[in-house]
Amino acid sequence: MATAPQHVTLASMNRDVAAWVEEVAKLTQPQKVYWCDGSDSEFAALKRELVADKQLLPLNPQSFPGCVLSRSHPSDVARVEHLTFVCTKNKEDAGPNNHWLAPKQAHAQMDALFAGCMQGRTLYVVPYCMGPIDSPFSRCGVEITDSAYVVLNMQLMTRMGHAALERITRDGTFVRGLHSTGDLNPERRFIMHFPEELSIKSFGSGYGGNALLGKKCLALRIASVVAKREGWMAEHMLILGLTSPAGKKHYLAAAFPSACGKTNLAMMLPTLPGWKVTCLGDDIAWIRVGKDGRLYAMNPETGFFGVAPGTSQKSNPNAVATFARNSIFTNVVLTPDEDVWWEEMGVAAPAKGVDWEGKEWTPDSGRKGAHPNSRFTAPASQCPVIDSDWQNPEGVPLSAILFGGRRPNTIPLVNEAFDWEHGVFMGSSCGSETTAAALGQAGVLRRDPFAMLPFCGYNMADYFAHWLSFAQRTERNKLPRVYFVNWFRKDAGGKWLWPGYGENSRVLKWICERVEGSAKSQRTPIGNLPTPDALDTSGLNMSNGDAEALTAVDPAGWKKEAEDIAAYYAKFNGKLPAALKNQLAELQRRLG
Ligand code: GTP
Ligand code: SPV
Ligand code: MN
Repeated sequence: MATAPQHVTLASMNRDVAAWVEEVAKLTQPQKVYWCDGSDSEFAALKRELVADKQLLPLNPQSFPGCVLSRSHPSDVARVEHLTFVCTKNKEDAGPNNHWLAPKQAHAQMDALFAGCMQGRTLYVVPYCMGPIDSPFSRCGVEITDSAYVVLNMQLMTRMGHAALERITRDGTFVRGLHSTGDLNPERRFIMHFPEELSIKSFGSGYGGNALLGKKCLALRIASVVAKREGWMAEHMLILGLTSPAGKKHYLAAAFPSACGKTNLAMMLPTLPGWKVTCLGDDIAWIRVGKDGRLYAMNPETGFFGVAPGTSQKSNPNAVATFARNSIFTNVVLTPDEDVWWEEMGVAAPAKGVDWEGKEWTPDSGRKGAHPNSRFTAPASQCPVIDSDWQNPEGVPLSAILFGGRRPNTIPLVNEAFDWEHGVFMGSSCGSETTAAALGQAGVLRRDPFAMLPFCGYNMADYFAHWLSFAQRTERNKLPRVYFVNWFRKDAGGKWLWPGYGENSRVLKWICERVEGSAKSQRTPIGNLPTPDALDTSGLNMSNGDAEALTAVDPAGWKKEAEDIAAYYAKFNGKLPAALKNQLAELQRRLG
């Protein structure tokens, strides 16, 4: 670990941070206080300490150099939406999309949990910056945590340590995030946000989205509130660069709900010859109007916290290369060779291994070896297709925005919005089957507008209005085109209708050619769909029936869809923007 004099330097850099650390230490009573400088040597030392302490398992240094395995408490494997709160003075400001508590009551409840909770533990001070240190659009926070696993993950996922603390001192402001794993008792687990005072309190979980406070808590819930006030957007989106065989490059952002394909699309290897995808981010995008009037997107993170199961050399070779070293694996199988394994990894399961709960496991044991929401944490800089502009302080200009979700029927493979308002309507009415990324039943259809239902820090009706307002913030022809995509259609037997993954490049190609004005489409009641010959399906061996089903309008299904959207919209009472009511009425009229 770093030496004492260095702690003194960091602690003396910013009086506000130091005073807050002191106040928290008084409440939580840690054995010691450690200020993180963010150096590589600190990262290595902390990892060594945790391995020595058996909190982390080292992996095979030949096949996974610098990598470790972590197992969480069996009850602590996903986000907990029912225990996540937005605490504003007025309940209405949190909206029907958030659980709410009055700030005073929430603080009292949380402080009672934090009292004395770090006895015998180390309190780590983690200053961090979301976005490049030199970008005017970045925002900083300090996370106080008693979890060394959180510190290691923050080191991979954010710009953390000395440089961040310097920036905080320059900015004169930071988001206060207080975190303790507590006793991991789900009865004593809460994630609370106080957007009006720029603070977060999280207790009782060590899992990613609940505990890495820079990610969903700051970069989405708190940032969405700040973004609304300041005229920008904080979104649950990947950012990618798409280069055509002719060498023309477009940047795209895409919002899909948790565990619905962002990481996979963000670094996809196109199957179509000559097309190239470069990755700028896989989970979060901060978007604003640039000087030229276009929308610019920036990834505030520096790593990927990706879903492990299903990730293979075939489905996502770039992810496999990214996590090959210096990565953290959580809740996967440990093989006898000290390698990691998970379901659909594309390599044979070990005859015998240790499952995510630390129990002996064999392929015929009748249960999954890896948790369905097991994850890898890997540095973005190791991604073979990382875009040269991924740390550009200005971000990159967007040509198109995609929405999507898991929809086994009705919703076509790709659908282009008529205009911005129709695009916002598409985003607002996103539905998807739930996944293992949050505790609760998976596979249930729910509305997840803009893939932000669990992450919008304020009333979603106001968020819809904010999205609509961008048509007034710039010239319409500068706005990105909007698309809705669905990789998850199934046939009657439950088999995927669309091969997905690298084959999604066929859809990206159509979108790119639409943006450039060269691809054909047909106007339908639900949007502009590709004409049968416009989508490149060469070499796919798809039956005509399947291809047709993917790009046809299902009027009965859509009438039901419209009814379901209407029922969802009703939750916002009188607050829903008139433009969206009109969009729904127009859709129903067009469907007849
Ligand atoms: P979060 O990190 O939770 O926000 O998720 P994400 O949106 O980044 O999801 P990710 O790309 O990790 O994908 C989650 C799951 O969807 C994995 O099991 C993938 O194998 C699967 N998946 C991704 N893309 C496709 C696709 O095109 N088709 C099919 N059938 N499955 C896909
Ligand atoms: C998600 O659930 O959308 C994730 C993983 O990206 S977490 O960081 O836990 O939110
Ligand atoms: Mn996510």
